Amino acid sequence: MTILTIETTPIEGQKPGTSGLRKKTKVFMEKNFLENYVQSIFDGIGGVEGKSLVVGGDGRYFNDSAIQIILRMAAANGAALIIVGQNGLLSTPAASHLIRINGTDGGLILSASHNPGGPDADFGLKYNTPNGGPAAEGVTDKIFAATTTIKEYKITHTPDIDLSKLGNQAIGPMKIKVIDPVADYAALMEELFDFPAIKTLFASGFRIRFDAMHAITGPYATEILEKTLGAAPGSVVNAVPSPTFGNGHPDPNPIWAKELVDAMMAPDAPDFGAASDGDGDRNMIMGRGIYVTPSDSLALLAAHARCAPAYEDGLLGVARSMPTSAAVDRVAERLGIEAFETPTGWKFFGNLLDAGRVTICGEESAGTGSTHVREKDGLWAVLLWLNILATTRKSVSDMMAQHWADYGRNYYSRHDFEDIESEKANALFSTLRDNLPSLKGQSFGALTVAEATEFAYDDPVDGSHSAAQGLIITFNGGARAVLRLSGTGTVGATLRLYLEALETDPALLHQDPQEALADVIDAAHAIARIEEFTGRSGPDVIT
Ligand code: G16
Repeated sequence: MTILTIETTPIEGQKPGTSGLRKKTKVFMEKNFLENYVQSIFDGIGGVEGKSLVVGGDGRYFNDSAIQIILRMAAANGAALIIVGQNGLLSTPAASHLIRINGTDGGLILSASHNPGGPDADFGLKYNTPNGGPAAEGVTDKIFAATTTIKEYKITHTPDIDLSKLGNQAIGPMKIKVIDPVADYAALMEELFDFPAIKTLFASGFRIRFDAMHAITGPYATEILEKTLGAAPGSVVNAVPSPTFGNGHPDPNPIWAKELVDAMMAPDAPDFGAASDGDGDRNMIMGRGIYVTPSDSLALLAAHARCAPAYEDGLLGVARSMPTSAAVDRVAERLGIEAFETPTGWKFFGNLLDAGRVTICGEESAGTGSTHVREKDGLWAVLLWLNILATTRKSVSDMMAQHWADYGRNYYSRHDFEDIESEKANALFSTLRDNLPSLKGQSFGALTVAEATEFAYDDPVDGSHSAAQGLIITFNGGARAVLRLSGTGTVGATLRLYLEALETDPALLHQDPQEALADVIDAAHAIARIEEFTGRSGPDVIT
């Protein structure tokens, strides 16, 4: 085995964002870009000599060649074992599970999640720690520091590994174990949920449409929903992963999963609809004639989790990201358990899960998960919903109506203003930040500001402090608007405006969310002067 040491110089822009490094695919394919970043991960975690890693990705364009480079670099850096999904494929939650059950020193996940794939689209890479979760800021800071001082990387001069072949291979002394990407994950799901009850539900004629959006969950959903649980063949649609996700945008929301929305709003709609994203960690939930927001889904899952064997003893606590609606807090209060509010990014849940403080957590950005792995998990959320429906034998819309009647409804919406010039977005932000102290008591249309703050988080487990995590404007009566800049985009800036208002009047629980939130939307625009700074009068995407 020949090891080459290649000289290189630091490349700008290798700072990990909300979830690893995401860039245009062409940038990742530029000379030394991937190699620099991989070597910096290895250096940032103290080297990989004698270590074991899980490696896999969502199958997007460049996944296959990038994995070959990673394998050669891992061998050159002295790694002992790499566990890799067949054909280089692993969903993000499945990768997290493999890290945990094999006790590896972490893993590398190749994905830009819900961002489109292809030569002109996006690519990404992130390191997950031995607990199976995305590296915390302390670790990503070290990786970033390594990218700014890198002088060389190591790679073997060896042929490609045949990743279509299950079983053991090697590069020099480094073992490579090619595994079935679905098997261990499917076994875990069977442990968590009441599969016989869900089988009985399907056997009774219950119909599901699961839209895999041409992405990684196709094989997982087909195996579990159709083959194991007996959903009708063809229930999983767009089930074959493609490197460009069928030229689509694998983001499970009402805009990009419109095909599913149309099917679920039709008169002959199935009983349950769901979609997941590029790497399988996000989910979207629908019933016949109803879309369930991620925040409401989180609250409902927390309220009824005991239906599933894994959670029958109850929940230790729950956590949500700050911009996620407070619907789950109301459930926690009723259950008498703790509710945590963390910054955006799954990595912030890791400590709470590891410390046994929470059992279920979730985010407005279509992510829900539990202690079973350290990533959000799209198919897990679908199976928990199915377990709950199999137990209650109610429809999704009846479940939501009952939930709102019991707890009130946190009307919620997110407005995204995409691809704004970074300077303009930064100017809007710094102006608003400066204005926060003077907003209290001011009225904007029908609403008066009760409090305006910038969110910061002190991790209750390790005491680490994360500043500047979003601007929160709370109005008298409890409605709020939150503004933050996306940390997962690859061009310009995306401004996210999150809107929320609690309604407890039984007569007002079934409004159009945009109408219910109209006053909050107007006030947020007036306060942040969105049009003045960005030139945009309305959002590009509303979810
Ligand atoms: C990633 C993180 C999520 C986070 C989301 C927010 O999701 O894993 O925890 O909520 O980003 O994205 P943004 O910073 O754009 O608002 P994913 O699914 O892209 O990995």
